[in-house]
Amino acid sequence: MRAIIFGITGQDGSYLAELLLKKGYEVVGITRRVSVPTLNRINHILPKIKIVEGDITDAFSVSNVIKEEEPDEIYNLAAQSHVGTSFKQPSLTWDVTAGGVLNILEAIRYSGRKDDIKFYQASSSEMFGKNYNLREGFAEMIKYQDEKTPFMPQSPYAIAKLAAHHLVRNYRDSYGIFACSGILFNHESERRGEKFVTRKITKWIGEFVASGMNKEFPALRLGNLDAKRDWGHAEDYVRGMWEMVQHEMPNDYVVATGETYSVRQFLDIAFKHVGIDDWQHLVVIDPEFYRPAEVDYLLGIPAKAKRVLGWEPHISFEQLVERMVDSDVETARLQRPDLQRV
Ligand code: NAP
Ligand code: F7E
Repeated sequence: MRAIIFGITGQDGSYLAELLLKKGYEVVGITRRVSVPTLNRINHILPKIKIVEGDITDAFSVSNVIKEEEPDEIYNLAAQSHVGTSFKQPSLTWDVTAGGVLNILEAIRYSGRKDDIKFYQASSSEMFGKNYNLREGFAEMIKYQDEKTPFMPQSPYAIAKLAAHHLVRNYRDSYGIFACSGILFNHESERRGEKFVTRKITKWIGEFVASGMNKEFPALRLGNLDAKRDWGHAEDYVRGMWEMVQHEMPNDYVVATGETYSVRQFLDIAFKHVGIDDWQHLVVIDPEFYRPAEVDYLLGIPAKAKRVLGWEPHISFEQLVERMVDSDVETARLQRPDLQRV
């Protein structure tokens, strides 16, 4: 089997490439030409991967690589994926996150192999935005999102993802292309980008610990601590992507844990893991990190993925937070040779 991964240098791309290699795939990764190295997350598997230069916004390069590499499966993980940035660079976000998907779908359609290629698109829980459903719980009504929840996107990123989501459905219905979308809720890891709130927190904690918990250490500056997210581990979620593509029928699935926690609760567990109970004085609330429009609450029900694909998450929220903290503490220690002797 041969797979192309757009977005192989990102968090998910690196885990998916590892998974596909373990399963015996030939993996082709598309990377952009940039002036600084971006291969950090895949350095350890580079000899086993074929790297091809390309940009998802360049229809020619997308079409050429699909014709030349003759893949069985294509995973599109490429995006301008930061919600906050999408308010500052909406046009770029649109071109990459929506336009790029159109380029891939058209390239598949005219490849001469449209019935031989299976396509996965990285959709997002951000598409639900402010919407949720209500279900009777034990003590209170539970708010949740699943495949039937109407979309109400709140950012240029989410709107671009929703356009891409509909394109995937439309190309499936119109041309019979095997195209599926995973509506993935937030998933994090030791490889998470440093501008996302979880990694921003754990990286700061790592550096703070490596400083010897120095009182002069600059505060951790954050925005809305009350936002709630359904956070899982990326390793579990890339398994879900692969399982969707192996099913005989293309379809869309919610991938989530079924639990929700606030940013504040993430901070509680992360700080407690390094022995700090009262973290409030270490954090400054900075309006710069508030968004023009916020998504307050996400809790996904992955019942369809469980029923049809047998998918379930294996890594708990607490394990996720602790793994991220441990990794960032270790990395920060290694960067402080003075502390390695102790
Ligand atoms: P990420 O770490 O930000 O990775 C994004 C990838 O897209 C990087 O490899 C990046 O390459 C590539 N890319 C950006 N612009 C490109 C362009 N013009 N042409 C080709 N490649 C381009 O994101 P992630 O967390 O792994 O997420 C993977 C996908 O899932 C994204 O589409 C994201 O929007 C979506 N998603 C993520 C989550 C989540 O919680 N992580 C949840 C739902 C959906 P460079 O290294 O060159 O920048
Ligand atoms: O924000 C709040 C922020 O940037 C989470 C992407 O992978 O998941 C991700 O999008 C919450 C928001 O992720 C800071 O306001 C507070 O409510 O980590 P985030 P996100 O926006 O949920 C979805 C599913 C995707 O598809 C996206 O690609 O945390 N928050 N203070 C902060 N967020 C950031 N980034 N920085 C702060 O200082």
